[in-house]
Amino acid sequence: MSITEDTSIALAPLAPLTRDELTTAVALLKDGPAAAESFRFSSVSLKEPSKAALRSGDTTREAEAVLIDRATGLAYEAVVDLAASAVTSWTELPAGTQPPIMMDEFAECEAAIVASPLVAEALAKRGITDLSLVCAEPWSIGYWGEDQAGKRIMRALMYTRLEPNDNPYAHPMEDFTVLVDLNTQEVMGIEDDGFLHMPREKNNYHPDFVGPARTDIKPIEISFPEGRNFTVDGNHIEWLDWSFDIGFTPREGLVLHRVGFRDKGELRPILHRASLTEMVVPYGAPGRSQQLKNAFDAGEYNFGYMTNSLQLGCDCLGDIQYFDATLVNSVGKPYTIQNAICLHEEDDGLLWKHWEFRTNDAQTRRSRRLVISFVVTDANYEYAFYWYLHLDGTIQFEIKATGILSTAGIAPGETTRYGQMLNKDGLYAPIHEHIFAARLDWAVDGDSNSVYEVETVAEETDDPVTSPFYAKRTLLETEKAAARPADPLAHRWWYVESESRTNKVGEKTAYRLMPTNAVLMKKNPDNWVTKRAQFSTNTIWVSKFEEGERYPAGEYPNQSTGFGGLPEYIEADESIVNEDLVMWHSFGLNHVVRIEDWPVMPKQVTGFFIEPYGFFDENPTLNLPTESGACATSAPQHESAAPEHPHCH
Ligand code: ABN
Ligand code: CU
Repeated sequence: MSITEDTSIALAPLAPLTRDELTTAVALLKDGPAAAESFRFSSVSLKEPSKAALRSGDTTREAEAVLIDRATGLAYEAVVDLAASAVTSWTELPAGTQPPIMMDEFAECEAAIVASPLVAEALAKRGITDLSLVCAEPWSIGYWGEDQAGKRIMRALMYTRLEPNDNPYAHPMEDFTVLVDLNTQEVMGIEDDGFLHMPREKNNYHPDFVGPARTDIKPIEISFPEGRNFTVDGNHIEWLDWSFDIGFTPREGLVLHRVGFRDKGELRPILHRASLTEMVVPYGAPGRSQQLKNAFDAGEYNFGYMTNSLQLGCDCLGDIQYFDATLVNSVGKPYTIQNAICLHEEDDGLLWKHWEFRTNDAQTRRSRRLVISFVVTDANYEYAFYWYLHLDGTIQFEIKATGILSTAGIAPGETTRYGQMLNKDGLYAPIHEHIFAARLDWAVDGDSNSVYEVETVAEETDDPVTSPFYAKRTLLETEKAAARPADPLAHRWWYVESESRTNKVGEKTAYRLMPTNAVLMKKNPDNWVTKRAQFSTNTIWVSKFEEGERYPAGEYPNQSTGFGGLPEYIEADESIVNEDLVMWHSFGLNHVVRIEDWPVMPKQVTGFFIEPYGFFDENPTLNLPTESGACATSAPQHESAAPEHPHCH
């Protein structure tokens, strides 16, 4: 089912644009300011209603579009009022602004490279003549301090397969890259330092190569004999105590809106909007083509566009509700990614347990969680993104990084400290990081919130017997004071407090962020990647909510020159006490590659937890039933040789 295609349901204000709405928006633009053939659509999507409009219920359906005029190289933003059938805003962006790369540009770029005589000559020097097996993998050029003269450029890394289905990442051509002007689709030049060794050993994961699969694994079946626990009404989901809306944007892919928990019948808000908004991958190996690799996978390539069509029993197991996503291609034609989002419920092991050994009474409750997920393929890598809603009010975000390592070549027999050797034919995978940024627009019991930092500290004392320690809470008063790195040994974390609602013990209700996978940028502060990915230099940032402040590396990170996004959002250093707040959390993987990550990587997991912290008056899951009575037992737990305890019977 599509989020929006069920016409029996009135469109909710945050439901993504329907195919019809996308068609209308594109037609109005083509009939108006984007009439010239040279216009390309980087994206067309819902212009989300403002918070004020959502509050008042006075919302209209609007589209926002980002376009590029290939004839001039200029980019434009447009707003279309769908009810009024009018283009209501058309803005030329500053020269040099480069919107995210379009899927069609990847294909066009690869075709231009493979057709280039210059490239064919360089390939022949490496003994490669079958162009049908050659893989050009375009990456954004980034920014390295040199003026790019308004050009829209990608730099392609070069690989080849040695036969169909062979893994091209086993055969990188090191320090041979190709620059392409995306607007003219011309090869601008090649960068070839003459290193001709290409690793030729085949390293494959495809069944064509690995032989028969094992046959000794018995199946698992997941069934819900009495039906589902969730309901779906358009893009609105209710699951047990949870209530939220699903959204999908070209940039972020899956978005959760208006996440709330029904507490004794009252729907209490927690997050106004939550999404994964950016990711940067800096590489450690010093060679030029490795250093020039850097990817802002959301801002440069659009997670939404790279979203997979999921398969039942493969990507998700159980009773699945899928949602499709409808986007437009570069010429404005709508297309649908079937099964883009997966929603299902799963068992989650133990939630809580106590065996009261004195009375021999064991109480156990099982945890279950609602999973809302999607998977993207960013050229070599896959990222599977999961939001988990738990019965006890916990929200967990998890990323499984899988897919294929971005590889590099050196001379056979050499080794390097900048990566992991993968074979003895000169193939290695450079060290790198994946630093993600989540955007959490908080609404803990309302829009008026404050943020505290917590550390566990010991009191100074000379007494070797008494050594008290406690959780020290510090109010973060302004935006600049709230740009903070993690400190796991201090057990540093942050909570977001409501302004006025209190719990049973008189404390203000709150939710906390547990930064379980903090990773910071390892490149030097004056490196261009660091300048462009400032979000990756702190674990949390907090900004006072402003409409339009939505991406931590800025609205247009592709070929950006640095310090966009968060540094701008907090520049005024506004008060963040009892305000409408957005928290930005950087986390991820410092990927010291293992040989076991090759030739396809078993998932590496990262993420974070958002937990109630005095939001409830007690454990909110006391009313959970035992599973068929099986988890409350007074059966003997072990045989004791001691006499029965006199007081406990
Ligand atoms: N894995 C980096 C990447 C993403 C998208 C396109 C090219 C490369
Ligand atoms: Cu990695």
